[in-house]
Amino acid sequence: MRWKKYLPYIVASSVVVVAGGYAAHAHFSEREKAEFNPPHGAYCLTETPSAGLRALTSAASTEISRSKKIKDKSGMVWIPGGEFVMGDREGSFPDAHPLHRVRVHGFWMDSRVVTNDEFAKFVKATGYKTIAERPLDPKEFPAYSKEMLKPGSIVFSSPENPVALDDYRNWWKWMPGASWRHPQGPGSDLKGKGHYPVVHVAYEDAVAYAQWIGKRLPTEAEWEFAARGGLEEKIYPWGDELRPDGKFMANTWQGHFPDRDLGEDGFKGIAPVASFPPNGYGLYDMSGNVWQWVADWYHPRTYERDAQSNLTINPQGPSESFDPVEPSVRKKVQRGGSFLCTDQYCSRYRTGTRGKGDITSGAPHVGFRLVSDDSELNNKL
Ligand SMILES: [Ca+2]
Repeated sequence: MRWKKYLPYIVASSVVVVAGGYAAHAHFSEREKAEFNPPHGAYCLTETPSAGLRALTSAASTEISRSKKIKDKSGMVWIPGGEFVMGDREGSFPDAHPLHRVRVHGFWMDSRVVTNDEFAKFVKATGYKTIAERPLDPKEFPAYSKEMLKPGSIVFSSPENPVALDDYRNWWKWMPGASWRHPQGPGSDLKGKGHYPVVHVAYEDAVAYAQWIGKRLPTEAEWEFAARGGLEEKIYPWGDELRPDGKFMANTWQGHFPDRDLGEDGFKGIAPVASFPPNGYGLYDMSGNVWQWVADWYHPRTYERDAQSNLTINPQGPSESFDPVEPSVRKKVQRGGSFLCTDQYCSRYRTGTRGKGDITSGAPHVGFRLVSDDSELNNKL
């Protein structure tokens, strides 16, 4: 079956991100886009293919909300803000270069990614259905078979033997019925997994949750500043060694990808939140386990633009998305890497590296955490 990404997708209207005192967006000309050649290594094989080309509900849903009252203030930590060097110093990922100085304001951040239990409260209160749970409208997609119109998502399916690594269809499978409630498809459930990260949430779903609880997604710069935990230019949130004193610090992949997940770090597949030590700011899982949506549109040359200034203050990324690998698909940045990341193919659990995802697609290794500017929280200090 052809991937749904090859089908025309719907853009309800232009999407606007509220600047709110932030630096202006960088703009990229059509010529610059045309001149850009996808660099070797820019595409991470464990990233999710664009699977669900589903309608966006409204442009307003992607706005950064700053004025909502937070329903639950627990579990947030203060990120003091400051200047830092953004980017990956040693990586072979051109979109994470050049290194450049950035300043972010202080903000509050969830110490953990949003869990299944937390997302379930939102769904219970609102009746919200995620994109993966919505069928496509046959009137809008008359060429689709009944099967292709069904709700569903992509699942990771580990092959029994080594496979060619130039075709992600060898391990990503479209699964009707897969959703946050059924992470592995029909027959799977969340029993005993309340404290696992909620997954199969598209960008729109994360924003809907954020608006309900009165928080917002972090910008990419906020996320990276927070992930560094007060350390300067370190490769990982805890320092420069992947396993200091032999200790595993994050849930990643050990073994041959994608056929053998040895789970030497204690987890084959996804892990409950906060299964590894926090960073210097008290944030868990800023490396590995699940990718985390952030508010910025993806563009491989964002850092080139930001590096033209000696200091960029509160950057919010480009005003539009562009991924040379899939130019027609609108993508937001994802950060942190996942349990599928391995130093063989995708070492994007490194703090300065970047991922990206189709805004209409969730996946079994993509979640999110939120931030807040709520001054009421300052009383906790
Ligand atoms: Ca693991």
